[in-house]
Amino acid sequence: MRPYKNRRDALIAQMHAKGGGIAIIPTAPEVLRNNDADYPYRHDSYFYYLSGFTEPQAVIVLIAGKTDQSILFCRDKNLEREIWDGYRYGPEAAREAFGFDAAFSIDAIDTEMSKLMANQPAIFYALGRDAKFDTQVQGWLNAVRAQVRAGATAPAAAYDVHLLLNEMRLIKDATEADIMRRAAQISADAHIRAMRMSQPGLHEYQIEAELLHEFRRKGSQFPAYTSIVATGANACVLHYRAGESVLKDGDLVLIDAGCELDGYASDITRTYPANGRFSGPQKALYEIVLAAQHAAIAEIKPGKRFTDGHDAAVRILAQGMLETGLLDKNKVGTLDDVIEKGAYRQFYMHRTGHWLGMDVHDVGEYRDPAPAGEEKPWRTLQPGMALTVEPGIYVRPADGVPEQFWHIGIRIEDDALVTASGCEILSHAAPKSVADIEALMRQ
Ligand SMILES: [Mn+2]
Repeated sequence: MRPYKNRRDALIAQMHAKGGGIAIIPTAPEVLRNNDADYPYRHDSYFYYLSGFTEPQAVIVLIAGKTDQSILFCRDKNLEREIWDGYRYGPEAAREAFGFDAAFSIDAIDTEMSKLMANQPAIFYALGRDAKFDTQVQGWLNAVRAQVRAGATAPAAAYDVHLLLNEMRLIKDATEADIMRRAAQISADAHIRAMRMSQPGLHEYQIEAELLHEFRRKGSQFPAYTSIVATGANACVLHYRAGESVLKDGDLVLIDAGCELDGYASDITRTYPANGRFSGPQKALYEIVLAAQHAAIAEIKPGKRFTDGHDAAVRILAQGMLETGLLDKNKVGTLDDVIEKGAYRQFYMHRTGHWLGMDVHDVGEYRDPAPAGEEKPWRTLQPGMALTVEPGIYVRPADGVPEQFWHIGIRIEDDALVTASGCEILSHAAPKSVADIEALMRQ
């Protein structure tokens, strides 16, 4: 439980820097799916980051004051409910197990909070994320204001606690890096399983089942996001899910799938031939995307900007589009013209990566601060930042586009952790060279 306590202490230190106060971080509400069945419960990432506690109906309260305090509100023990829903820590055992200074029943939160919030100079709370909880916080504030004639003072300032936590979460500590490494390994195993199982005649959903099977059997609790299994032209639909289409001999399969392990996401994309052998045109485009990805990865190191990888990838992709005739030099001009005017966007319309962590599109600013009035530069990479690298090419039929490339959609995505000297590719175990993929699929 050491990392969680360290993170709470680090947040409290930041609160002190702003004059102290009280932070309120609730976990996620349970959400009804239909009738009386809930969606599978997933804790709030911020809450989990500070506690490691996964039960619903819980709130962390931190106080940066004369005496710092970290307090957990959670469900009471309830032997009757535990028969139906499983074990609950209850405040006392949770306090002990998760290293809080104090713990109370969630049923006591209204009474306790109007006491805890009195005389605090500031409140640190992410307003506007949960209307129901916002109303509760307002109720506590009003309860404190009602005590003013009795000598209490209400918080005079409010800060968004998520902004402080976003910066902390952006830099992964050793515990987080270790979980992310294991999550990426499980996802890589799932991609390998999918490649091995694939053959013409199978449905996309059957491949999805292989991914889910591997995630779960290796201990992952959930997929980190809805898996994409897209065969043939479906790969050109960027947010396609796993559907009913049948893998056809001669088509490519694009899989974008990653598991969540112990609260951390992985995010891997591989593209491979359904029959195990790339065709000439498929291979030509695949090698361009792979070269673009290598170029982007080479730009991931401390001191480089977040977008340096994207810029390097775009250069290789655009060059490849000109060489293969996807783009006609006579129409679009030189490589520099293609980049400057954005002609490459016909076939590459998304960015090359995003932060990765507890959320698959993780939190953290993409820009560095700048003096007022100046444009903020893209973020400078630092050790501990984690990001995806995912260039692609998607060819929809169009006038002037060579027909041999029509309907080919390729993306290659890995997870990178910035290290002191470069980056570690957490998802390295998933094969991606043409030779490695074809060798695996021959087995
Ligand atoms: Mn991604």
